[in-house]
Amino acid sequence: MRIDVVTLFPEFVRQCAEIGVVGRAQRRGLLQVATWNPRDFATDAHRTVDGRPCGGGPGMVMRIEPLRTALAAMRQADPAPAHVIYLSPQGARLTQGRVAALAGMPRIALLCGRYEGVDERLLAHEVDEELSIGDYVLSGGELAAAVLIDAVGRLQEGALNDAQSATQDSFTDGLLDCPHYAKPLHDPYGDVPAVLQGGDHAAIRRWRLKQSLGRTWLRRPDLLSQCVLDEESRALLDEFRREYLASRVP
Ligand code: 4HQ
Repeated sequence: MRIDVVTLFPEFVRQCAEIGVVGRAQRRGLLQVATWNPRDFATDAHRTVDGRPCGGGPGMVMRIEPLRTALAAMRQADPAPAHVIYLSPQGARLTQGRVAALAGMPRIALLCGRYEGVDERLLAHEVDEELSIGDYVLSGGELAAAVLIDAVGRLQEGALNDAQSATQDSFTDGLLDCPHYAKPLHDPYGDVPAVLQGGDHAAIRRWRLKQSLGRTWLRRPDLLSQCVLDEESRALLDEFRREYLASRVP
């Protein structure tokens, strides 16, 4: 897939997308990231991209014209239609479900705001969807764009090794991940759970599912209430609950 990013900090966004699994996806030709700097499209002598907010108030607002021209250049570079996303705290929360849907699109474009944000008229005319990576305030949309590129890039077919298969990720089934261990089996910090030391793969699968269910129950009950649990999962969660509550009796 192709991801175009409109940003005042193109080197930062490109560097974020060059490391690890996502960098490898780019080198494998599974993902193309292109950047467009609105400053390159400003026409005045000072290459101005921002203006004072109409009606007064603090800070600056990104002006329409450099963004409109940058987006036009982006569209001209490739005629394939792009799904345009504006990153902001006013957007719908980015979830793994939304990430998976975006990962299946042939082309998305990410608009990164700085200052107080972007002129609302540009957003109304150019943006298809507004997304937030969480309820906190960043100094610009670049980190949010980098988060989205990372989450979407790693889902490109062939980006992950077999061992990293995305089908076992947290949230893919609506549950948190189970605990993970590596050698040594025995350490001053504790032992690897006995079931993981043996080769009973059915028992290991059940243990991991039980831990996922239990951790989701303890840490993210909001997620668990969205899940439909089959009979096995309900039984494993009951078991976890009983053991957990018994272990807490004084
Ligand atoms: N910002 N999720 C304000 C964010 C943000 C977020 C990006 C700060 C846009 C104008 N973006 N600018 N949270 O805090 O996506």
